[in-house]
Amino acid sequence: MTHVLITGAAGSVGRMLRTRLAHHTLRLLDVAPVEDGPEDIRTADIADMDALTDACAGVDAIVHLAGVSSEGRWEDILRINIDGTRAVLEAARTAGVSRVILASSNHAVGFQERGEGDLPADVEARPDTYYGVSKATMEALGKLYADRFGMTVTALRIGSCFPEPFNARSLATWLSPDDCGRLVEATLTTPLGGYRAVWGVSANTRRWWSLEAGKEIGYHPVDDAEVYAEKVLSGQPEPDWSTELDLVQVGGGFCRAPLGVSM
Ligand code: 15L
Repeated sequence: MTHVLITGAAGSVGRMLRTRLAHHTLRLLDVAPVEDGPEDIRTADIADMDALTDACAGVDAIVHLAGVSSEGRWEDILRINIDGTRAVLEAARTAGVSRVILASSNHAVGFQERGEGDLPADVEARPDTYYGVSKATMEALGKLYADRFGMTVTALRIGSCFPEPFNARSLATWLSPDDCGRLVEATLTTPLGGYRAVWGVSANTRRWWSLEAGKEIGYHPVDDAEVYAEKVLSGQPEPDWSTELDLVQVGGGFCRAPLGVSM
């Protein structure tokens, strides 16, 4: 059992992880109200360095989920996602927390294209939005703190983390809530140090992202979006997986969404 701080605990992924990591001692932080529970609950803005440093005291690891979770105004992305991530890493360093898990996103590499085989987790950043830029920057900050201070930083390039897949693309990109729990558990327990990026994706039959980097840290996904395929595709012709841009570019529709406009 580990003492874990989760930032952004009131968000959808935070709520999924709260129950799945309940065997750890949890401290939950968010600027929005967190449902009451037995955990140590803190209310703070993610750029509030004093509150963050205080929240880091005595914890073994931080799961940093807080942030704007889609495209938005540059000012918000800059303050909440980029300054917020730096604040979390800096607070961790100051408090001596050596393990940080960062909720990155497939949109850090959204303009990468699906090739013949599964895309490795270390592909070059090719953000598709300001949001994607913030996630690429989050990964760069993670590398900086791992290289400079010897911290263990894992960036999770999360696909589509929802209770169920809901369109053709998510049949490939789905990360089930239970696999999300398994993935974070692996990052909390792996003996491997340093920085690494890992795809946050389930064992989907139509997956186009590699599970190899995940396997190295002990992430073994169990769920497969394919069991929902009939339901998701019902009433529509099978999409063309080799030409439809949403199914070829990693970031799907984000690659064509207007910059700086909330989705
Ligand atoms: C993300 O990064 C978002 O947080 C989520 O809302 C989805 O849009 C997801 O990517 C996705 O690509 O499906």
